[in-house]
Amino acid sequence: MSRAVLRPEEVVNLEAWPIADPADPRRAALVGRLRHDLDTLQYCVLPDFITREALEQTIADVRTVFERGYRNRSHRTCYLYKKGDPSKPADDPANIFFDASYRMIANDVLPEEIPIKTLYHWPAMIRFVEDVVSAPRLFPSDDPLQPVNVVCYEAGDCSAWHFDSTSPFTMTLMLQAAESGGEFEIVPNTRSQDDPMTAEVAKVLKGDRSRLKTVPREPGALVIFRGCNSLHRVTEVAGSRQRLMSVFVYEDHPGVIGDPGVNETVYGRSGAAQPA
Ligand SMILES: O=C(O)CCC(=O)C(=O)O
Ligand SMILES: [Fe+2]
Repeated sequence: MSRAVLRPEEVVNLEAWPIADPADPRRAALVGRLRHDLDTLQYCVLPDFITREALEQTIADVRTVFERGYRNRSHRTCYLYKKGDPSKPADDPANIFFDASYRMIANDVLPEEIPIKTLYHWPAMIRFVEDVVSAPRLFPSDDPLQPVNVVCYEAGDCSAWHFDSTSPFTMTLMLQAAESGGEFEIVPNTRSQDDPMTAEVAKVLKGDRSRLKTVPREPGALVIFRGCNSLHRVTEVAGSRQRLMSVFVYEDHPGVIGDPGVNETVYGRSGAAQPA
């Protein structure tokens, strides 16, 4: 069945999120509020960011390539290391391991006209993200696998407590929520640039929920967060409906191609897929 390719203006819910015109005072007000949230909470939420039609088309497109996703299982520390540090005590976060599992659908197997790619490449969207995260310039990634991904969690899947490694911010868009579980939990400012705050990190890993925030995620909600200094995880999914989450990777300069070793770990291959 043929269908219309949605224009960017039909992907973003511009009534709720008037981001198209940089001179629009409503846009400036939104940017101010989101920046404030990002600075204080380390995350900001933009509910109903994309239209219902864009959401439905995206989910339908994901279904067509679902089987080409890579089932990823890992056993890692919150610092994303697969090995412990024998010079540290057994209960140090560097020696506490967690399992994670999910299916990763890479950029190159998602159709070119999928609405989330239209969103990712729209210059007005890129300018908006730059303003929210206070980045001078952002550019789409040129890696075949990394730019736009969909992460699928089925019953029993989860992403364990971790810090994101290098990127100053992470941007995700909820496509479909699980029946239960699959909550996005974050502990803002668990560590800082200058202080690893190991005791604080260990407390969270051992179950302390006193500073934990559960981020509300309805389908269509965009979240931008600073995961490098704030522990976060996705709790175990239950029920038959998959949690589908898209992840967008922007770079601070043009032409960036990812590390083949990282791609091998995340996607099970280092370069582009053969045509299906
Ligand atoms: O799926 C999510 O809500 C968060 C995923 C995550 O931790 C990440 O992309 O760094
Ligand atoms: Fe993360």
